Amino acid sequence: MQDRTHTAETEPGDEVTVAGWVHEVRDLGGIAFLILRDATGRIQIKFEKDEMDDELVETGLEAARESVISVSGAVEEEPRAPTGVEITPDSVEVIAPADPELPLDPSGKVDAELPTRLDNRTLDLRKAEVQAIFEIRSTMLRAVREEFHEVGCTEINTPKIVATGTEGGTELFPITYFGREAFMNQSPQLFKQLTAGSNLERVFEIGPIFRAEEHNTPRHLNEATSIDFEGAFCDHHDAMDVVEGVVKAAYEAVSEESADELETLGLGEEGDSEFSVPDGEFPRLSYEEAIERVNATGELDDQLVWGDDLSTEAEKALGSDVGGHYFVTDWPSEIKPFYIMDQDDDLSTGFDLMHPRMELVSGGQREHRYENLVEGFEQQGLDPAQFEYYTKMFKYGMPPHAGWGLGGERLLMTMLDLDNIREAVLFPRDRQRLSP
Ligand code: ATP
Ligand code: AMO
Repeated sequence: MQDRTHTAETEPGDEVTVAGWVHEVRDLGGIAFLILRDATGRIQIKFEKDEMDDELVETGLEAARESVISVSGAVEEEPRAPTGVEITPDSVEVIAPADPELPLDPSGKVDAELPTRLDNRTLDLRKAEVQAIFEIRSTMLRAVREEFHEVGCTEINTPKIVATGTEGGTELFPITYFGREAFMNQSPQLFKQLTAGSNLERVFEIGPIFRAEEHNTPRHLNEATSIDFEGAFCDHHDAMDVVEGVVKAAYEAVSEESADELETLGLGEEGDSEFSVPDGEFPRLSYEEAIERVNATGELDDQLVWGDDLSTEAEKALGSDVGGHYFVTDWPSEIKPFYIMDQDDDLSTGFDLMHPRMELVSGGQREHRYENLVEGFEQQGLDPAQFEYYTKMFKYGMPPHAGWGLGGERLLMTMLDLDNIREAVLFPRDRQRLSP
């Protein structure tokens, strides 16, 4: 195999070897064109049948679509070619032939349903608009990491095989761990707190969370990517400032660095322009204000009363009323988990960050006082003895601290206006899907 010397982004005058996939062959009789595609784009290869070696022409034109080939030759300017240049080949080599019966058409001319696309993800990812989603995901995660470093955080990795759950007993995947009962972790919650209580103080993690969600919805996964923050000497207001900065940094980076990908997705300046960097501060509505506003929209059959969680319908009504990202703060203590600090008997320091379409983040200041923490476990019907590995560290100098968890796929799907969260993951896990 000849080594690839250039990508599809070549200049006229170059003598090149390019390699990639056969995107399309157009045979016009005396002349034929092969469009070769790689990660950077496409380039036209010209075959003039009367003037070229028959074997060379045959190798090029008989390669089935999606075969991997390499082509050597001279790059010339050609205004009629899709990218303004074309290669006249000296040699063509088929590196990996493709079966002509493709389960999915990567040229996108024939639409495929999402399950077919996910079953054949490699072929699906060869489509420019699918590639664009994952290029943007990469930019988004890099921006998130950079922003965390900017505000003095250390990146951590915590275990995914754990002894106890934290986010309610019904959503755990049990596994067997050398004969003992164990679970896939639902959230790095307890571990990020245990770390923030050390000299590391401000930490973040980007990693998988596992939830045995019973329902099948366009915004739930059974394995999701959680972006988590925890900071010592922070309260819930500080934690909201950090998440607002992270979300805006992600949007700004995508806007600045992913213009081509946004264009490909129809979200650029030429497109329907659904993408915009959120401007101004995210409003912070108290839970009480939020339920009043939902009720005032008149969109719900039943009015919300104090203590109700915000249903999907309520989130939608409030989302269209507010029209952008917003926080809901001061939630009733009774509907927030044991690790959230209360402000008084009724109100907690818990908050959510909402996108008009759905919840993106939960967070709050944490209960750092040992006695109150243990009491909280008992109130939630959890056995504190099982969490001793966690609670005991609160006896040795646990500073006040606060944090949050942000769903990475939800951030991406709301940013790019994707219909289904599965489009934001390479190989999604849902109730039906365990492979690939
Ligand atoms: P021409 O003399 O215009 O270069 P040709 O006689 O070599 O064309 P044709 O079979 O007449 O070849 O061309 C078929 C079609 O392909 C025409 O519509 C022509 O404009 C187009 N075409 C020819 N060369 C190129 C090229 N390098 N890139 C894109 N399209 C081309
Ligand atoms: P919570 O359970 O609200 O909070 O999760 C935080 C955020 O993670 C995302 N998320 C999901 N995304 C896709 N599929 C799922 N099944 C799924 N479950 C959760 C959501 C959600 O807002 N420990 C707390 C966070 C904290 O207080 O620091 C927690 O896990 O975007």
